[in-house]
Amino acid sequence: MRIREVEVLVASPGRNFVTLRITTDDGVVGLGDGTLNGRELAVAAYLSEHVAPLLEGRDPHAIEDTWQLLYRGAYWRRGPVTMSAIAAVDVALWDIKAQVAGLPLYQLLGGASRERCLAYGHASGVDVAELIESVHAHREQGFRAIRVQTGVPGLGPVYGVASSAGGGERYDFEPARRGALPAEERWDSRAYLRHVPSVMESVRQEFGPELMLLHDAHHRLTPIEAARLGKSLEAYDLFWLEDVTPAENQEALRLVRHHTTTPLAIGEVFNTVWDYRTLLAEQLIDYVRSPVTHAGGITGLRRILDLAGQYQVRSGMHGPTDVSPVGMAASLHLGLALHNFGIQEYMLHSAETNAVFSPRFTFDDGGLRPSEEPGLGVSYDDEVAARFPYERAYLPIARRPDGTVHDW
Ligand code: GCO
Ligand code: MG
Repeated sequence: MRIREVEVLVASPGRNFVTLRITTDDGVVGLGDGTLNGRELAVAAYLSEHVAPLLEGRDPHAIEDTWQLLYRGAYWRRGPVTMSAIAAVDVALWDIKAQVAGLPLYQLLGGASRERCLAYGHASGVDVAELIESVHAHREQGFRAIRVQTGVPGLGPVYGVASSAGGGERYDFEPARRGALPAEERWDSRAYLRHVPSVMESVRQEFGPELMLLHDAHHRLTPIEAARLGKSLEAYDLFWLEDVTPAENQEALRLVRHHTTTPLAIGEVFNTVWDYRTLLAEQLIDYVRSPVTHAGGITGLRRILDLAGQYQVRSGMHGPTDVSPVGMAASLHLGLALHNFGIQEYMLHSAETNAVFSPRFTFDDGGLRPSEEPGLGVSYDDEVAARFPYERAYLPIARRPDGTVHDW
């Protein structure tokens, strides 16, 4: 069996997605996700210009060798563009292998370790009243774990917060803005740090102790601010506090960890095991945020999570709507099989996105389960995709009150 064709598909059904389609000479079709929000065409060009010529004619079953060829053989290693491109290839090859085997992909990864993957949804509101309404809506949908974000008094729009009540889990509240330059938001860490504990207090009062609560600080704090936030939220028993610092300085987490027992999740912007080495070996975090799509695929992420498991660190795979249904399905197959699975982020994709990909994973009793059909259980409809051409889009930028650009 040989790879006959490698196609890079870019479409924007609600937001931009980069999909890799590999077809074998026997006509088996595998899909991979290479979407990198706001930098999509960098991955698309990397794939079509530099990777596709290496794949044509290769054995699609040689997944490990192909991974090593693209990682070690490239000279330039790591980074989100390279590792998303490798992920797209890796997942497409796993999809093919599982279809040829006639098994759902998770069976090739060791089989199911649980019934379903616990999932968390995104509740938010410009103020606490709206947030509480949104948490109610998520509970009605069946979520048992919910991320809570609100506006901050004195600041304008805040990233990750829906602009109106009743937005529920809608996919468009962490948008990359389309057809324009990046929006600029104001950010003031002091105002934020004063506000967040009162938000958690209100949510716990309304919903009691059982609900699993998560919160994302979006890489915006210094280590000492992060330590203070973690400490000030201890009474509210968070499932996790996410991305408290930019964290490429892994050693900075020592200070945070020293001061708080609030569980920490980090890594949605990380791509390889090297980005986690100190964080894992010193047990400075509790959850690894990398998804399959940005960390070199199933093969790449499994290397990270196997190491994490030795330190009782669990998975918390990134699952916003900028991970396509293909990437989400791949994360679910891996998540179902992994021993050290923790939780899966789940923002629902738009109807337009689902019309292109027809994802067959299911959400039930607060958890997700991949499809039982052979392969990944996702497909790609070219005709529907053609109705949604690519549009350049940017994530917003944050500035401090004096105008200085802030950490993202
Ligand atoms: C999350 C995230 C995302 C990112 C987005 C950037 O925890 O889901 O922080 O919403 O901001 O994926 O592309
Ligand atoms: Mg996040």
